Amino acid sequence: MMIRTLLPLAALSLLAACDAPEKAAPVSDITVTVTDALCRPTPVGRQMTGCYMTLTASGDDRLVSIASPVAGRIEIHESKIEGGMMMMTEMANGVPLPAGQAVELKPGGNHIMLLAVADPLTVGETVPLTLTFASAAPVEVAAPVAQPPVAIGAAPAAH
Ligand SMILES: [Cu+2]
Repeated sequence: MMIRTLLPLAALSLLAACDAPEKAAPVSDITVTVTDALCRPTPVGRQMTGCYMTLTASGDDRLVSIASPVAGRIEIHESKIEGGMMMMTEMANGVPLPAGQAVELKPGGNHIMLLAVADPLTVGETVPLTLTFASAAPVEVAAPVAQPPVAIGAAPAAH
């Protein structure tokens, strides 16, 4: 009897503790500008695809996570050549955004990976993305579904 009454109380206080920090709005005057956002159509039979964009933060910040109703899960990936193979690994700490610097997420480089995409994404659709930053307020982006202008694995331009 004792245990049955104590457990729900403990669970409730845990929930309350987890809830509290999220309610504090971040205090920051940093803003992030997003341009050239697009998501590649999902390949036939696959439930994953990449999204690309250019981010410019007014002060030092970090892209920490992305959410979208079209994807069950979203990761930030970096691309690496390992043993002659293009490998993608999750950037657990997000993408650093140095003040005033345009940071490109692009094919063959750092990118946003939509996973568990239930309905195929086709050219002409729009993907709503919510970007969350370490300091700046969240940014809502409507990314058109389109083929990116450069092919995966293409040599980066000299810059
Ligand atoms: Cu990826």
